[in-house]
Amino acid sequence: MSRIVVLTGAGISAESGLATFRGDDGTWNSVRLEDVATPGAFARDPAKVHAFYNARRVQAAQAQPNAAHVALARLQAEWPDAVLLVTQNVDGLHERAGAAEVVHMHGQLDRALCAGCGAGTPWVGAMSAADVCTACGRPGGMRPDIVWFGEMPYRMELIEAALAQADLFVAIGTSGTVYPAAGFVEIAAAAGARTVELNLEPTGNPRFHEVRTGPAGEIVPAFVA
Ligand code: BV8
Repeated sequence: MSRIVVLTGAGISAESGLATFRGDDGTWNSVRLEDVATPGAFARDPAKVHAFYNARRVQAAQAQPNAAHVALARLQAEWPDAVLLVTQNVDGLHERAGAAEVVHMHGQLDRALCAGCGAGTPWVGAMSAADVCTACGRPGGMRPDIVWFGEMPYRMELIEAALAQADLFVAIGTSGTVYPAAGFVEIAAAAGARTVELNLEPTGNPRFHEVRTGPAGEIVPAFVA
């Protein structure tokens, strides 16, 4: 069972050129999450939601993993059963850096779900309401396989079980704004784990025993070395 739980957020992909959500040029400064990242938004205006995720799917495909993604992939390869790599990101950069096992608690841009039958499928390229579900044949039901606000993140039991037994919890590049991910440090600390924050700006969460600040591309390789 993993004794190290790593949680990554948008900040780990910033040096790969992908926007974070809440920084100065954060995505939620230019788009209201209520308009593109909730089931209600998709019901109201699927074309707007598809356009938002189609653009991010293109940006993610054009981005390259950075030294932080590579360092975590190497750590996982060196300790294959000891590291649970959980990401809030949907950009696929951990796998493209070579990470073997990634827990995508908020879903993935390169997957689609059928709102009709619930079937999931890998997805490349733009998605629209015209797309037909390859499993049930239903037209107009395909949605991005993304966990929106108000939806239950994926694999929470696995994550919570690992946090309850962790010796070390490391949060990288996340503002600690969104739950339940923001509460993971509390679970880990209560279970007696050492908790570390690697971030460009510290969140100030007192549950972190250690905080290292700087760009992930520098401080993550140094931390896992
Ligand atoms: C749910 C997919 C219930 C979309 C996302 C308490 C408990 C439970 C829920 C709630 C709660 N309180 C409120 C809620 C509701 C809500 C919530 O948390 N709201 C917030 C706004 C208060 N949570 C939910 O709705 C969750 N679901 O609770 O379901 C339920 C229960 C039963 C049954 C059914 C349902 C679902 C949350 C998931 C939403 N989806 N992502 C998409 O990606 O398009 S969340 C969204 O925020 C992002 O996707 C991202 O994944 C996430 C977190 O953001 P961060 O990754 O932290 O990014 P951010 O920009 O904020 O910060 C960047 C950080 O990087 C900064 O610290 C910065 O300093 C740093 N940085 C920048 N550059 C660098 C760097 N660090 C290092 N190097 C650099 N170069």
